[in-house]
Amino acid sequence: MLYPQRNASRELMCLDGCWRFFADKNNEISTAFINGLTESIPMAVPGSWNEQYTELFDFHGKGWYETHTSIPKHWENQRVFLRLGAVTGKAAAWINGQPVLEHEGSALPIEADVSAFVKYGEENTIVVLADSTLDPWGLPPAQIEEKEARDGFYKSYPAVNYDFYPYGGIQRSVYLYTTEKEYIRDIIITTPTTDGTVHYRIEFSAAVNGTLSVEIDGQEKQYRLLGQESVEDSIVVQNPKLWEIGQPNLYQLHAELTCNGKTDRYQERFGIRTVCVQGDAFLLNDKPVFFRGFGKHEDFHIIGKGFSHAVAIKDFSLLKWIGANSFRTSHYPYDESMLQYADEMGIMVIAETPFVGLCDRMYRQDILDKANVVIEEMIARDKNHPSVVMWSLANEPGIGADEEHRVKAEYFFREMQKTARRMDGTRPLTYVACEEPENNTPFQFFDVVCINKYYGWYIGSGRIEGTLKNLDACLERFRNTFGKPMIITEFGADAIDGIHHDPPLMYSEEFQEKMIVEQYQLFCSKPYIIGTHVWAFADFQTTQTTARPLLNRKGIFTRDRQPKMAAHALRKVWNKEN
Ligand code: GCB
Repeated sequence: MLYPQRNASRELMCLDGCWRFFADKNNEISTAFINGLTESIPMAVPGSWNEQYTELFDFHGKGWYETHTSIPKHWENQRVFLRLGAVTGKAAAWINGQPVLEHEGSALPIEADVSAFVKYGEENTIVVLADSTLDPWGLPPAQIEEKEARDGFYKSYPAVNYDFYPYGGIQRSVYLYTTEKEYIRDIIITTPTTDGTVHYRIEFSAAVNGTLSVEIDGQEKQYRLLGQESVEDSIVVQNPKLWEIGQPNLYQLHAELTCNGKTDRYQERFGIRTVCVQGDAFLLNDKPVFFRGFGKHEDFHIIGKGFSHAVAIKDFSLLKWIGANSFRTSHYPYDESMLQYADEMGIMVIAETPFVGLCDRMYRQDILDKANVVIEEMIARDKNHPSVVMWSLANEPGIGADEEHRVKAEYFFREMQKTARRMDGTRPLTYVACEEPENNTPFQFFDVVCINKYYGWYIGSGRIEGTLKNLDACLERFRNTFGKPMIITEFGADAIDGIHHDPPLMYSEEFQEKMIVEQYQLFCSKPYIIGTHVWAFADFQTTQTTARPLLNRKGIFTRDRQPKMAAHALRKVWNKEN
């Protein structure tokens, strides 16, 4: 899937702004309603609805959005696509009363050719349904009903099976864009070596007759197309400048498809770089790298999980300030702009699926079918970003050591892993575990072992030195079981900003700082550990529970991005290493 683009042949209309909104608390609106909200309030798009109105904070149901836009007359001779960057839960859209889209899954874009439904040179009504109903079979899952309110994550309310707030809404930008009738549907770029060879596969909307030109770095190739659906070839860039951490050299592939006298154009940015796992090393351009950074969230005051360029830029500026070189898109795919910025800033990304909180009940064929679709959608969207160096297929799945569940989970993970490798044979794969090695046998199918360990916090609470020996033993257990390189994808402690204590006690800034610095030293002493990500980059909103004083406070930065003591300490350590 290509990102929407305005260029010499494509037009782009952004529909972000203030939409009308109706919270369907009593399930009053059937899908027959699509021609205008009668009772509605203003709602900003993109943005979650939960913090825009106090009374909607706990609303997890069907949110109806409506906007109006006139569509230029001259678009009539082109194709028009509606593209929703991300809508929570089950989404659907109508244009002028006609259904145009249906989709399940929160953090990935949805689009449809709506040429047949728009009125050209006139006003059009667009309605979007964001059904944020908590679903025990969703990806990610809420809790099953009988257990609700008793048994969420840390007995949380609302009862979801993960530790972040289930915000609802149209969370990312909405666009209408045009292409020619016959158009470039996809471009897949790979760079198998560092010698400058760029493989590309250009896919068309149908079998086309016409011409294609491809240009990279001043070199152009022309193709005559006779009923072809795609072209696959390569160009060798002379003296290539590689994409490196902190030196993000980027190239552009310009494609022009001409059919029946009309030209569709697309310009895709990429980097020349290789990634692979070799022995105990993660190699970027054949050199070992050490991951230094954070697990993050898309989360900010008022906008919730709505995307904001300003917040994204601030986060990248803080990643640079602190000396980080990577982050994980815990626990779902992030807005494409985050990956574009990471490409431009030379920051590595471990891109994660939304499969957080998977548990025993989920290892079924129908859930696997849904999971495979999400993996395909994520890789189809993000495949050309040089910053994405590894895919993570789940966070902390509950696998269980008993034979029945183990066998089911192994099958589930083996199949997901096959789907990911079929889609992309160029990037290593992982998933992120929190339980012991015997509960994580699917690691046999993956390249890197990623673990989340909270010694001194959930295990041996309050004891930092006292738990180092056990943490060390735990690392060795994983290493001895799988013999693969490891990343510590989460470790850390909650610290309420402004709370100080001597001696360092839990929840004080001193405790968080001491724990992170001491555990980091232990991790660095293990040659098989190829990176550490502190949990978390910033404090974030989560469900209500006794273990969460308003927010999850494990951020190194506060929710409004002010540094805690641990941020200054990490900065010293990381800037020395850089
Ligand atoms: C974890 C989860 C993360 C939580 C974190 C915590 O292991 O992966 O989503 O927020 O622990 O703070 O408990």
